[in-house]
Amino acid sequence: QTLPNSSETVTEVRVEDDRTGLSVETLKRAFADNLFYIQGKFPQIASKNDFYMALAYTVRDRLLRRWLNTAETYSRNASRTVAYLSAEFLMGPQLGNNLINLGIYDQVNQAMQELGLDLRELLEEEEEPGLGNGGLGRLAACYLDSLATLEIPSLGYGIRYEFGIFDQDIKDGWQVEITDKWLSAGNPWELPRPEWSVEVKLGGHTEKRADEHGNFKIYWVPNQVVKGIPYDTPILGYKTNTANTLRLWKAEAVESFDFYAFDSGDYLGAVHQKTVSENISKVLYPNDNSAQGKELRLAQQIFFVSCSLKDMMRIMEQQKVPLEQFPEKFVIQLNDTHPSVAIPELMRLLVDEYDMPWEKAWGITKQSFAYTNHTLLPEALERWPIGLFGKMLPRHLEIIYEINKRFLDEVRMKFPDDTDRLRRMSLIDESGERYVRMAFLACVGSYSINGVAALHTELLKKDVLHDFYEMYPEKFNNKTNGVTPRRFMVLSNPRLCRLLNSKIGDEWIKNLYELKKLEAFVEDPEFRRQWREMKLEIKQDVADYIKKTTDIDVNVNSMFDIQAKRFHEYKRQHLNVLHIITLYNRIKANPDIDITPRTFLFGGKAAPGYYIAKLIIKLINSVGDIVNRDPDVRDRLKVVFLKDFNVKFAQRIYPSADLSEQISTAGKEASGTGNMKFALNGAITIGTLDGANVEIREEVGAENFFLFGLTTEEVYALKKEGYQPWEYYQKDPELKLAIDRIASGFFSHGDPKLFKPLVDHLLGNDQYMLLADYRSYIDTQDRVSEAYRDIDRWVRMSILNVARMGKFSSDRSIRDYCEDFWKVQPVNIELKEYVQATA
Ligand code: BZD
Repeated sequence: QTLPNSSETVTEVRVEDDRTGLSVETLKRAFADNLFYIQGKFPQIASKNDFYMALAYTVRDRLLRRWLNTAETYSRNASRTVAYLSAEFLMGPQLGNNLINLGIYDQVNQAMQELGLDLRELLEEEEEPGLGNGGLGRLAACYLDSLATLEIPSLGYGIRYEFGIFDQDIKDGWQVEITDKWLSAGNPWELPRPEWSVEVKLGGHTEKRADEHGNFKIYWVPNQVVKGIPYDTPILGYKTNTANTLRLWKAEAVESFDFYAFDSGDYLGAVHQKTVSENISKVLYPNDNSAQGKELRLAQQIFFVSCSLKDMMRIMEQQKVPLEQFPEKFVIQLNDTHPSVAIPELMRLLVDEYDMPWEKAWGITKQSFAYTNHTLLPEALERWPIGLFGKMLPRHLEIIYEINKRFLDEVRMKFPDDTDRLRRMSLIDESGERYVRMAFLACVGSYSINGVAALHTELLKKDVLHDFYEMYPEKFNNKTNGVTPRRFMVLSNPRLCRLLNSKIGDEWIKNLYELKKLEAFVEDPEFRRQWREMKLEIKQDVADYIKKTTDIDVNVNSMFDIQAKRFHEYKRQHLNVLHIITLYNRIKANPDIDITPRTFLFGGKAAPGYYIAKLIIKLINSVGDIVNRDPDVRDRLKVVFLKDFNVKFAQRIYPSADLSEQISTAGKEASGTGNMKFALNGAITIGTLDGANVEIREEVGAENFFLFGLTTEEVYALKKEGYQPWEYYQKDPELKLAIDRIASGFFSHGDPKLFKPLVDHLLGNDQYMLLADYRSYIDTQDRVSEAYRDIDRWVRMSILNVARMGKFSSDRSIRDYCEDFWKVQPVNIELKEYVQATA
């Protein structure tokens, strides 16, 4: 194109080039331009954050064409779409991932180098959106990556929390929570779309009145209305033209309410109202695997769910798809029960607002939803007290009662005269204070119910949802979790990728089963040498990081034994600590003992209100203080707690592991996904037969996996016969000494009170059966130490783990969802030339 109105010195200028060009030269020019025109800085005075922002905008420009073309194509074809509803999306930093998925990492790296900047440093600058607690939120993020890579039309819907998961600091060995101000430096990856704002009603009461035709109808008279504003973030597929959307809702006050209050002179009341509204998307609840019956949490749930459903209806209207075809246009995946009020909300919209008959609306609803369960822990199953629920959502409660009435009729029909079954299955728990049971609501309102690993799904069918399985066996299915190899291998472990690519090419990035080809090289000593060297380099990087952040020296030849995940008693970080103390005690008893050197690394946050979990963090730090300084240890053991475990940090740490600790009580960890990330980076697992560990072991082979502990059946049986932790303590001298040393104050400057609550838990009822599994764990750890001494054997195991982990790509999971019950097809996106608007 030529510039219009330019004089005789017309030069060929491609206006769009600086926004789309991928050459190093263009990237440099665009970067300088963004630094100047967006950040308002020239290089001499720019901060690192300015440079980061300039680069982020440069990259964003390059993905906008994909994004708009994708949206336009979906809209033109009215494509069937997956709506993934989740209260959490733990996305992690965006820049690096976008560089990988656009395939321009190397060019940008070079461009920055030529400008005297270090791309890795700029990547470090990004404040990550920590809008999730752990596995559930990160799974949602991996699934968006795979959906885009597989070119599946999809939308992620969630909440744009102003404050995500807190930052963790450690003071005197204790966790301290710091507000996560991730938005304070601006977020270059999102675009607000105020024109698509919607209103959500809350509270008040319902009335039965005649409408204009004299028909009686229910009207909901709310006492609060809030506005939801969508903020869109592009989700690029890996080396495809697809760029899907993550749409997060921010809550704001509705102007009319302010005007009303201002008119009536109630200035402070209006400001208060504004605060109340904005509070809804203010902060992520920091509990993982535990439900809290807080009013604000329910407000968050209905808020994002209602916004999202109305958004889907807007999209249908715009694409001229009739409302009756809702289940053909959208499949709504419920990421646990957090979005399950969507079921009564869709009923309310159809029946009350679109005047649809109940039966027809229910038919649509039942065909639109699919529910994923992520936990069997009773404390994590959401139940809302009827009083609280009815106060916030009076109309939804009526609808749930109606759903329940019809549902119980169905149960009665299928199982006549079984009143106990009716009581057990009712959507309303009437055993004491009355509650709405959200998991049951999700089961009744969905056409598919899935667990997240084979064992987990079996336990759902046998146990937590057994009655529902008998009622609707056809709804139940398993979808074993997966993780994205783009973020957790390509981006996080470039050394491994280079080595893999040199042997088997790079097809594995899109088809992880290709890793199988590595098996051909496992007998090649030169390859094993390279593998070992690679691991050592990675460990050196992490050792440098540990030195910088904690001033602890670690030996890179020692085994890196890592447990990184949320702190929870069922995950049993304290079982790991009992092993550390046992090794330490052996050294104290015999300082010259021949012991395999280990570096124990821990990372993870505890819910701020979970006292015992926080005490376990304190215990790790206290044991570290003793072990790391005791001259008898002679640096053979090191214990390091790395603070503030988040996605960025996870990417750094997974590649360095020799040993991956996956040691939950059997039957408690639904799947786990950290277990997959470690193994994909060449760590060997020590683990119980829990969650996806079972399937990992099946894939990599029992000889390449260190198994220990009770099975789920054995756990159940032992509980039933009356488990006595005290007996294990009395019978096993090593166990007794380890616990006695904690109890005596050995690790707490002589204070026996500090860890007493923890000791009491263990010797009292030991809910998670650490003492029952202790001996098996220790003996297995001894075998691990033995194996590590034969480093060649260890390297073989490491290679075979990577080679056989193909199943655990989130691409496989998403393909399973698509084929099994989403029934949605890929849509190819053609990239059209950028077209300038013409008059
Ligand atoms: O979900 C986790 C499970 O514990 C893991 O086993 C599993 O791998 C992942 C993904 O399926 N569950 C959670 O992370 N749960 C929560 O974070 C959560 C948050 C709020 C309320 C209840 C649970």
